[in-house]
Amino acid sequence: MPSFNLIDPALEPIAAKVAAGERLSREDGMTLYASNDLIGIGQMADHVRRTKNGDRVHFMVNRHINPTNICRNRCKFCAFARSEGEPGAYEMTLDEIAKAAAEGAADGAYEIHIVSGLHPEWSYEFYLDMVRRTREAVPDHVIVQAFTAVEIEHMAIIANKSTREVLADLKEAGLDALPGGGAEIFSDRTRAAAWDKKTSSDVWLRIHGEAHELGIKTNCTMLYGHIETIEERVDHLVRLREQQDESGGFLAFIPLAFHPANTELADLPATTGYDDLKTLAIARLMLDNIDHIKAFWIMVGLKVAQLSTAFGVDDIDGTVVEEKITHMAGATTPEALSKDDLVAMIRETGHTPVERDTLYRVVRVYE
Ligand code: V47
Repeated sequence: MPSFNLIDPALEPIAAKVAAGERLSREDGMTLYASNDLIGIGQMADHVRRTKNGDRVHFMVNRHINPTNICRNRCKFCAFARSEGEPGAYEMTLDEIAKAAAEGAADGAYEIHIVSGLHPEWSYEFYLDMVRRTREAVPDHVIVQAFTAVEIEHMAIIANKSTREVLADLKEAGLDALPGGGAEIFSDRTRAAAWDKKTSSDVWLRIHGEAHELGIKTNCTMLYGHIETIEERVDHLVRLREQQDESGGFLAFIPLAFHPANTELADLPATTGYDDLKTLAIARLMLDNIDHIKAFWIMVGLKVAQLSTAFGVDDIDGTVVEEKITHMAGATTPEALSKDDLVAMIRETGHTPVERDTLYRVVRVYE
C-alpha cells in the first residue's frame, strides 16, 4: 500500500481511495481544489501516474499547422481569430499546408496537428482536400490529427450532413485522430458569457463519442483560469470521465492555461504555476479512465511542464515548431523545442523519456 505524507487531514479519505484504486467523487474534486496541500496532492497524483505509466514520460516530434485565423466565431478568450480583411488575417493554400506537413515529416514528425478558425468561405470539399493533401504529403506512419469538434460541427453545417457523416468522410480522406480543443468549460453560464456562438458542451461530447465509435481516437482539454468557477472545473472533469466510460476513445487530457493578452478578457491575470500544477495533479486523480495527462509546455511554460512530471503528468507534448493560438495571446515560451531539449528536460527529472506517436505507440525509449 502506498503511503502519502499529508499535511491536510481533509485529504485523508481521498488518500485511502487513491491507495485502493477507487474512483474519486465530485465532492473529492472540490476537496482537492480547496486544499493547499499541493505536495500531498502531487504525491497522490504521482502514485496514479506511476501505476498507469511506470517511470515513463512521453514526448513526440510533431508539427502544428494553423491554416487560417479567419473565424466566424469571435470567442472572448481568443486572440487568434480575425475577420476577413482585418489586419493580421491570414489563410494558407492547400499547397502551403501540404508543404508544411511534408517539412514536418522530413524533420521526423510522427504527428501533423491541424487546427483553424471557422473560415466563412471554405467549402466542405476544401476541408476534405486538406486532409487528402496532408495525408499524401507524409509517410503512412505519420498521424494526421486534425480539426476540433468545433470545426467538425462547422463542416456538418456547411455540408448539410450529420457530424457522424462528416467524421466518416474525413476518416476516408485520411484523418486518423482529433485534437482535444474547443471544449473550453462545459458550463452554459460561461458559454453564454464568453463564447456564445460556439459548439455546446453536449455537441462537443457527442462528436467525440461519434469519433470514438468510428475508431477515431481523440484528446480532450479544459480551458481554465478565466471566468470559470472551481465547481465548473470539477464538473468538466466529471463529464469527460463519464464520456470516457461510455465511448473510451480519449487518449490524453490536456488542461489549457488561459492566456489573457490581446483578448477581450485581457483584464484577467494569467494563471499561476501553483494553479497549473494543482490542476494537472487533480486531473490525474479525477480522470481515472484516461491514461495520459499532458502538460502542453507552450501553455504552462517549460519550468512548470518539467515540474509537473512529479505531479501526475506523463506527457509534455512535442517539438510543435509553429504555434499561433497561444503566442498571439501573449505566450512567452518558444514556438519550437528540439527533440534533444525534450529528452534533456525529462531526463533531469529521473524519468525515462519515451518518444511516442499520437496513439502512444513507442517510437523510441531513451534509457
Ligand atoms: O480550442 C484559445 C484554446 C485550443 C486561448 O489535442 C486558448 O493534443 C489559452 O486544443 N489561452 C487549441 N488557450 C489548442 C489545443 C491543443 C493544444 C495542444 C495539444 C492539443 C492536443 C490540443 O486553445 C482552443 C482553445 O481551447 N485557446 N485561446 C488562450 N487565449
